[in-house]
Amino acid sequence: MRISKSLRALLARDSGSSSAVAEQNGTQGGFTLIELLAVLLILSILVTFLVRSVRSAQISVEVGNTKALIQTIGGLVQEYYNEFERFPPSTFPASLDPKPNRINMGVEMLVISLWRQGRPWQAAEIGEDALGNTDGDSTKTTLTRFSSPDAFELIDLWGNPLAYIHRRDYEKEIHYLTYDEVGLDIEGPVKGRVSRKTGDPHRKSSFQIISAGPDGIFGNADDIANFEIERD
Ligand SMILES: [Ca+2]
Ligand SMILES: [Ca+2]
Repeated sequence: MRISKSLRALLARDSGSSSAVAEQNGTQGGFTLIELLAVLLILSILVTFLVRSVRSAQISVEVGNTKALIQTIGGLVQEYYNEFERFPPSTFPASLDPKPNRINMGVEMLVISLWRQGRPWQAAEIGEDALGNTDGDSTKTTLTRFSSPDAFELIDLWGNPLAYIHRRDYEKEIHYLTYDEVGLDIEGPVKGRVSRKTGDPHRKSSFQIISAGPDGIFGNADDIANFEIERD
């Protein structure tokens, strides 16, 4: 179809006029810089919110699983008591020679007690995922049913050793090695926790099992235990 000269001139004029308006607005037919920045800001807020929500949900699952693990271990310790009429010790006996280092000693002694060689009873309900060795120590020969002589600990969902404390050791400071949220190692003493209400140790006639919680630090409000941790 042929377009007359006058119509072509009119279209060219309109087109030039639209371009001029767009250039005047600084859009070049797309978003302005301010609009783009606003979109990026909203997206970054949404991503931050999403990441925090996912992390929060993940921590809730890890806390729940650590509580379940502590409950399972507590049940095994009680079964041990029912069979041997004493709770597993949380310090190395004099007969254990040579001893591993004294870091994580309470829970290492618990592992040695629960999986001890030559005993018909063993902690079959706990998988090897719950075993770790944050301080990397070992005994001269293996004392457990495992082939490895590693002085294993029972670990929480963040890979840190659980503290196990027999009632007679509530006053003792036993050092534990943990890693905080950014992977820095922390070595510090852990004692039996005392109830603010009664002034007595929690579970004063049996034992305490404590996880340092998501922050990897013992002694604060996010710890998880076989008793109620008092929150501030
Ligand atoms: Ca160890
Ligand atoms: Ca903690």
